[in-house]
Amino acid sequence: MKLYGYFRSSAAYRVRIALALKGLPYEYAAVHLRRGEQRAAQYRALNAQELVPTLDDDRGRFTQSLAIIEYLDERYPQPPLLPRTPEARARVRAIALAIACDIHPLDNLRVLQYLVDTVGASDETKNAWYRHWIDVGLGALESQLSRDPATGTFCHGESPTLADICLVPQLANARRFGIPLDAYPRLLRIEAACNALPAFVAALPEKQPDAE
Ligand SMILES: N[C@@H](CCC(=O)N[C@@H](CS)C(=O)NCC(=O)O)C(=O)O
Repeated sequence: MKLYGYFRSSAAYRVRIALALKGLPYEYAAVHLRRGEQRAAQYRALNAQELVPTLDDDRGRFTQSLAIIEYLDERYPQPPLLPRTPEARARVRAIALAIACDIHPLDNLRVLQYLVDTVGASDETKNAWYRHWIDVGLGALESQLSRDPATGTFCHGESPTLADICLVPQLANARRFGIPLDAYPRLLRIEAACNALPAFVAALPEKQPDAE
């Protein structure tokens, strides 16, 4: 199995956590996003969206982190990354999608670069944009998780799921941009519980071969 990623990419970080939780060995192929390697013909042939991650294995080539993680979960069911009942699965997917669809794309590298290079936003405006969408998204998650009894040590109950796999990289990304996170104590407690697990530690950006 080969994972194309970038140490700072939160979408690739999600897949690294899933692979580590399942104990699956893989080869890591770094795609340097800051140098634009995602737009090189060689990588575009693997991923037409010019985004990481891409996972290549004996059954095909897969893109989109959540699709990759669900593929891995179906193919390697232990430990499960989604709970058993339909209602619990819907809850976990809703948390994951709130991050992957409603927060992350607005603060992605190419969006921030477009704001500055094409729209003409200053660095200050770009940072305010980033912070705004983080605050809106994490604020909603904090209140949702705080009042829902289904929240446990992790986003859902007592074992990590797809929801935690999305939450931890998004918090790391926000921290890298210097966003204060003290308004989200429940999210921070869940993050601490995750980062106490070896699989989450192994997936940390600074542990990757391409870390700078
Ligand atoms: N929805 C996609 C998002 C992938 C994505 O946005 N990847 C970012 C890194 S986190 C990327 O490759 N950005 C390259 C760019 O913005 O040019 C997924 O979950 O895989």
